[in-house]
Amino acid sequence: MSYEHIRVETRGAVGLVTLDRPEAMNALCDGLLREVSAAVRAFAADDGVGAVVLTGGDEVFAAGADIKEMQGRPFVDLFLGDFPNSHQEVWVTLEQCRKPVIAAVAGYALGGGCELAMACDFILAAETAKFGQPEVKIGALPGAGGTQRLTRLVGKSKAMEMCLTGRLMDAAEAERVGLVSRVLPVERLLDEALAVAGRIAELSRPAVFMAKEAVKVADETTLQEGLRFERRLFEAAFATADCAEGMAAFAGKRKPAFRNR
Ligand code: CO8
Repeated sequence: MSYEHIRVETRGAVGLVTLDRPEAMNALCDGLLREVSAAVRAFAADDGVGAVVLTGGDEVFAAGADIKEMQGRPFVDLFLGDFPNSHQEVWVTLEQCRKPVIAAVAGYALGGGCELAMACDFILAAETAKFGQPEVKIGALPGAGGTQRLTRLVGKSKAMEMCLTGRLMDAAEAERVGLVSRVLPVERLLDEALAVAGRIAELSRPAVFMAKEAVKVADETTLQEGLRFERRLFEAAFATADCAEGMAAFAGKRKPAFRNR
């Protein structure tokens, strides 16, 4: 498949999606979001890929929904189309993707751009990263998880301040409050994201899928239900050949040879 607004490649067992609309600071037009969705779906279906990295490159992650494209859309069209979910489906794709997706964020991740990064499994940020939900400044509000995922990630007070004022958060603050997992110099960001994704891709895929699923459940259920879910998956992992191999390799002081079985 050929893409107009993104670049898609594989680096070993890692799928790499790069947003590529520099003229609009990678603003998330419909076409770009459809392409990201298609690329992630293709990697999800590709047995040779174990993890995905989503980046906007060294300058900017994404400056939000494409305001010029969104401008003037009638309410009834958005409502009937369940915008932005059914229309652009990337949010659903990321929600359903069982392979880990890592966001590598440099520069602005604003509005829908911040929401896109948060829809990934974790965020590695460059020192240049700036996160924000500035929609209120154009008379709107976050529409793809900004009020929900941000609140879960950084707590009510920070999320309220960001959504109500549009204040941006720099990389150091984002790391301090848990929005991003680590901050790196911009020149190391992509290499490190690819290295982390590569290490994940080498692990037992059933174990990785189970771990991801269990962590995601933490956002959606009670502690007791989450612990029960985790326990059942932990027990289930013992039914995989990879778990037996991993433990035997540890005991035998050798590298495990996982077969994703
Ligand atoms: N949409 C469309 N074009 C944009 C956007 C955008 N969000 N952001 C930047 N651009 C364009 C500019 O119009 C400009 O184009 P041109 O040269 O043709 O005039 C080019 O990118 C460069 O931008 P600037 O000249 O403004 O660059 P600056 O360095 O001066 O400023 C900023 C950079 C601070 C990022 C500034 O461009 C800005 O404030 N952008 C808008 C940020 C914003 O409000 N984002 C939220 C948008 S609303 C949203 O995301 C709702 C999410 C809903 C759910 C998700 C659905 C997809």
